Amino acid sequence: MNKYLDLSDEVREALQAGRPVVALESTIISHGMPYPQNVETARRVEDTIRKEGAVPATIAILGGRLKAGLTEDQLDYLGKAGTAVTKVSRRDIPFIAATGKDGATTVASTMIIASMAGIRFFATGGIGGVHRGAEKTFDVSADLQELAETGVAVFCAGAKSILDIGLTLEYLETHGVPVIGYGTEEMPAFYTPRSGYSVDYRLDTPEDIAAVLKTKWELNLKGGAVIANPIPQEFAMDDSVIGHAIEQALRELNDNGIKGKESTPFLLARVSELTGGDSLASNIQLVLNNAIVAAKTAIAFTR
Ligand code: PSU
Ligand code: MN
Repeated sequence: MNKYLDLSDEVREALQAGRPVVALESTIISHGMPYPQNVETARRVEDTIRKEGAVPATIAILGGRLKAGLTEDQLDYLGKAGTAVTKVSRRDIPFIAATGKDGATTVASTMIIASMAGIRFFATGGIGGVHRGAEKTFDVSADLQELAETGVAVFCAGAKSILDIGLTLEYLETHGVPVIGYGTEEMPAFYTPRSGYSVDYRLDTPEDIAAVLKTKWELNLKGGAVIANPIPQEFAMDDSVIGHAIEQALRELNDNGIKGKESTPFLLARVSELTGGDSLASNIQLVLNNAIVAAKTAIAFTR
């Protein structure tokens, strides 16, 4: 066990017994949704994973300690503190840990801490990716490089079209990260089930996904995988409503000269404001849906 890492009792016991565990990130709580919906959703996602028969491990950095498995109070704290908690990706981890601070973990840093703990499955909403205009800005999320390096499978609803989905898929291909469509041939676009881009492979059952992941890791092929799980049609947003909100948010990003780690939170917050409660409701549903598939796959994997 790494000396910077703390497991909750529930997570430690599950891992020792070889029971299925699913990691969850905390940037989605502190930076991705407003309070109190963020905390309510975090709890519901954990409960959904338990109901499926797996153990949730929400990941964050608290007082400089890398945590896998949070208490109700810790979840509540992260949700209430919101953006006052630093968004932590790979590069930020040693600074937050060395100074005893708190951090909300992105997909990249959640993968790192999950992997340290021995957790191979991770459910979230959407992954970071190659931003539109990246040929000029070089804005490519560290999530993609982490997927190339770290052996954790990330269950998401695809990537938001605040990103360049085509370039995101090209980047993943270059780095050997498989993109699996769960029950679909098409890469989902978070709020909508379709993006117009194809996934690499379509798999229709958690057992099939577990078998491919097991084989990948038994072959010692490093890195993770993206399991892209489309938002259920009844919760999907209207393409043109979400499209217009994204276009406006991107214009404001440019006009305000926002760069670096602030870009994604700015775009997410603006899209959510511009579409009112609708996008938040969709967001919550798709996360729950990803948690179910991640839990089922973790269970199939441990059989
Ligand atoms: N996309 C979403 N919701 C999110 C994020 C991305 O639809 O909450 C968060 C995740 O934590 C992801 C991070 O890892 O943003 C990516 O940030 P960046 O683009 O700065 O790497
Ligand atoms: Mn970025």
